[in-house]
Amino acid sequence: MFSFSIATTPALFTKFFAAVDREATLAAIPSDTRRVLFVDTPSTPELAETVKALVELGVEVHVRDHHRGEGRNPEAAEAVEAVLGGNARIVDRKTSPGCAVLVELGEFTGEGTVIVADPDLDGLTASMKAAGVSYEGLEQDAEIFDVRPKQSAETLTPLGWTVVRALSTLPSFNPQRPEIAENAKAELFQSFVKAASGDAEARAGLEAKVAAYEAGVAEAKRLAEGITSPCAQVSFVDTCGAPRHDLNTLTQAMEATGCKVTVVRKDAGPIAAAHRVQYSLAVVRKHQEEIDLRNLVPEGSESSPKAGIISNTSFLLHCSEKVWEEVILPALRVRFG
Ligand SMILES: [Mn+2]
Repeated sequence: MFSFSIATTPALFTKFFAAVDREATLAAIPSDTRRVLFVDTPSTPELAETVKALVELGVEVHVRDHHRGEGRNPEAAEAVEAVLGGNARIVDRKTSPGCAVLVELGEFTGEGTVIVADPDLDGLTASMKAAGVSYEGLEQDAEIFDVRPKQSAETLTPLGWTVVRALSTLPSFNPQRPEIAENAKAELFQSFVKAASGDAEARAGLEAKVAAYEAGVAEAKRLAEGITSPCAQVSFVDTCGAPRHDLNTLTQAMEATGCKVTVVRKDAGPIAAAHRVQYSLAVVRKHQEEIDLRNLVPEGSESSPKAGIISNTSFLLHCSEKVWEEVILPALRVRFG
């Protein structure tokens, strides 16, 4: 969950999958809250429980959502309606492809009001409109934000197209440190709200982010043209001296060759710091059960940047050029033929 204010209305962004989501939401809603809007939040048993708990506290609760009939608990919508009656407006996607049309501009503003929304761009645009922040084309953008294959420069406003591409620059979700991806998303959402309100600096920041990302993707595609195979099952690329490039794009291109192990020659990293060049090996995820890179290293070898080899896990290995040529590549040839 993350939160920030849109204009003057506090907004929380969360899913309602588990009890912990309900508890965190209830804890984050200030005790003097009089009115809560849930928007674009699919009905689940946990959402129904959250709504019930707020109503029991005397809070006026509204639900505006377009997930009717979807998900594992289609009956949860009825549980929400049983508690809220007319304050629940739960339609299907055909009726409202985006949630912004389910609220009026500025309908949920004023002291004591809190918005809770799904943490995606549809939830965000609906929250913005409810909190009184809009831009020309927001409703049309909202319809496209929930349908990824439809997203393009033609279907979205220039700002909408910028924000969907900016989203693809976010760090990927790491279950060990979920706050990294979450904080980055919160920051991006806030920049979008500012840009939508006419803040030129926020808009330029989003555009710069997209431009840097797209340059990195283009550079990775250029590098991918130089992918070779030094032995069976191994895909190799040399990135030394190359400008910044998108590692995901490059890895995807290497894995697309059908290899089991990827090798990147690079000029950054702990081994490169000591030996100028570093070879970084990774086992493709679906082959991680069958391949242990530690078996390529002679028993008793020291693992350190100084020794020119770092081999602590089964699926990653880093080495110097000398160790690559004398030890690792010959061992790969023995392993894969
Ligand atoms: Mn939605």
